[in-house]
Amino acid sequence: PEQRVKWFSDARFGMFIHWGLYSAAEGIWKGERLRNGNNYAEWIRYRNRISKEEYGSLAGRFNWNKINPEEWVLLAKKAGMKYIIITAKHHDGVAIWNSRVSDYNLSRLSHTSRDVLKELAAACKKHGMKLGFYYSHWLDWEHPYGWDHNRELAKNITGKEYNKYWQEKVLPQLRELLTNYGEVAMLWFDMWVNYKSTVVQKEQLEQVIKLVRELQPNCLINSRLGLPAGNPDIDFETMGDNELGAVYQDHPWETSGTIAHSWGYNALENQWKSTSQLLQSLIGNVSLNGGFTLNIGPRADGSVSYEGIRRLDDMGKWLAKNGES
Ligand code: FUL
Repeated sequence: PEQRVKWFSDARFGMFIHWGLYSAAEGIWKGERLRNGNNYAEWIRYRNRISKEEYGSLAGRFNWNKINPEEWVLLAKKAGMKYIIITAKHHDGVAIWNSRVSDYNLSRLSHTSRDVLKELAAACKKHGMKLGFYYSHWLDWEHPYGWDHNRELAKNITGKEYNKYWQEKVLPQLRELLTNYGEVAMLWFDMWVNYKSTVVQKEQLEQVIKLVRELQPNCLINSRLGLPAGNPDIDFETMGDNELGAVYQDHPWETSGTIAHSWGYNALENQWKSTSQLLQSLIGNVSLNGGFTLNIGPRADGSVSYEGIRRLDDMGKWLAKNGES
């Protein structure tokens, strides 16, 4: 494991990309902003109780003439980032790639034969950027048996049903991701699954590990898979959202953070962190032997906000002058 994770410990700085159907809602649904809770725009289907059909109609707002994943890679490169992690499937259950496992994918819903992950993988390869996939394994609001932690979508699932979701969606989709997109630098799982108190079984998590090791032995796995830190199969620790600073002696760690509040694009965002604040987050984590994964939430046409671009460019300039390459 030490060998496998070395590049990541050295990398220190990467880009997170939250991009999916929710990007097209921009944090607003029928004139209403996100209902209670945080301002995470990628949670809009859940917070604003949108039906699956209506939510699917957001696909019509994707502009494939403009979408160009290479631009994200160039932006990351300029900022001095060494890897990219993109939300292959977020909690909404939508695969953003042309998945054969589930028709509920962005390519199919928006009537394109294009596969954004294929294009992103090619661009990463071209520019020497590592690519990893975020995959929401636990929560899935689309699949009838995906987990819905507060039962707000009124799903009530038995362990047996949950396992059906796991076997027919999670494992086959992970297989696709690990088979069709070249080298996968890491799988970034989300939400802390306490398999003791939910329908999630420890064996299910072990099935994931087995699959990953079998198909891509060098692919890293983060701690939000749901196994305790220090487990030899967990390659690095992911802190809480925007939670900076940790002192781990025995394993690598990173904080994933936002430039404002939301991860997915939110048109109502109005409090942006300053470049120096973001640099301090990066430097602070690096000084404690950790890393920093900074998020952008592109719009449905792939474009990135002016505020985001400005900050990433300025961080890149600072790093070019003061950082180690
Ligand atoms: C959280 C998720 O619920 C957010 O939507 C986001 O993806 C963040 C990185 O992790 O746990």
